[in-house]
Amino acid sequence: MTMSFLHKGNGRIVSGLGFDNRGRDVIMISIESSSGPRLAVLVSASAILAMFALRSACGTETENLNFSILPAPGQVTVDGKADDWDLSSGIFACGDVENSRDRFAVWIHAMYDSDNLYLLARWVDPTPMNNPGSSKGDYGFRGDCLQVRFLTAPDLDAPEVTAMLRSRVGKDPDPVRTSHWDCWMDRDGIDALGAAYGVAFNEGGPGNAKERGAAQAFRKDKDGRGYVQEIRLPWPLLVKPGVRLKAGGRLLMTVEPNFTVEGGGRLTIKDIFRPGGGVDRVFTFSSPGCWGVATLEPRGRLEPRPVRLSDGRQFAVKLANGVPEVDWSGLKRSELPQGFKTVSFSLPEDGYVSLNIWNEKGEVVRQLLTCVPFPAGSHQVMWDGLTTMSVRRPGDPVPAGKYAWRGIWHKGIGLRCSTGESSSTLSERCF
Ligand SMILES: [Ca+2]
Ligand SMILES: [Ca+2]
Repeated sequence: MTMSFLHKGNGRIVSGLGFDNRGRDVIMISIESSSGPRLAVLVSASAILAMFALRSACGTETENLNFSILPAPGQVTVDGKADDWDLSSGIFACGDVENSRDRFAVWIHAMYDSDNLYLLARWVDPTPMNNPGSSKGDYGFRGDCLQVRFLTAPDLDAPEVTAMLRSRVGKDPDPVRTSHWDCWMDRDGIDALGAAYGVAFNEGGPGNAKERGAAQAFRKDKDGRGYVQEIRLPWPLLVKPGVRLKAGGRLLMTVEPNFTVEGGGRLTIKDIFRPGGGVDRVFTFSSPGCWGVATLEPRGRLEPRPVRLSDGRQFAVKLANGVPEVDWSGLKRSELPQGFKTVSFSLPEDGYVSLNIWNEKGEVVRQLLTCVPFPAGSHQVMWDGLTTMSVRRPGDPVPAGKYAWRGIWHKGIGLRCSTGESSSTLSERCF
């Protein structure tokens, strides 16, 4: 069952070609069973993109809470080598630890001294630094790229800070500084290191960060299965004038490591969150209220803390020759359950796809895709017959019946969905 997305009017509302008994343009998916869903076994070779769509169903993402920035033990040379680093703290970030921790994952470490904040990303990536973009015009996050976001203030508990964390949009009140950093190597071997200021990306930026003391270096692992990215960010690029963070100080921080994946797609991971819920993995970039609290630790050489997953499981970490290793014993590799139903669609251009499964009552039973990036072309994603799950609870099998899917796509934040039948609901879901 291969169908195409269809434009409606001038907007970007699309729906599957097909039919139902209400005359809507949708695809009917029939599930027949006398005792729960029994879905047809489907063949999908496509795979890698389908796997990403299934990521939430079959794998577990890391969800590390808060973060430690260690004092630099000595002078830090930005050369892509970690021999000048205290690696006793840091987080392991992965979007699917059961299936992808050996292919798409990264350790993030940070240190500080009186002049700079340092970042070290130790990537697990069999295609090191293969971002297809150019730093002369493309966005780095479309491929291998480390995105890091900071919110600095003298006192994170000050009323103006807590107020802006609740409001979600607007401007940074003084003396708050929000900075969104994109750090990557482009296709021509140029290392790109830049930032936008303001929680809403509307307050300029540091200009040419490298001319102001920022630096970045990359080094491929000898086995070709990963690389190290070392970054230096002078404090004046991270704080408002007059603000100075010292040992014991705190800031907010979150990371979004990105990977180029086969076929030109993008895989993104979100990590470092604040305890207490409210994790926003879609609009993480504009939700500093869920970013983790990063502490400038007075002392280094800490006891490594365990890797935490979104379902609360934790896996011990120990240092081996100063390098953290995770003990994954007890982690079961999840297998794709039998009986998926495929949804096929094609995109005329690269874009972000959201796709819901609806029951005959017109209720959304499953949010199958939520702003998932896909390149132009034909794709298949699979539905396991379950309702929408949460990080704490798996979905339930849907009852036997007829189900339809509807999808929308857009080319990025800033576009507006419009027109099309049933557009009001879909528009709301788009943004
Ligand atoms: Ca170094
Ligand atoms: Ca890569």
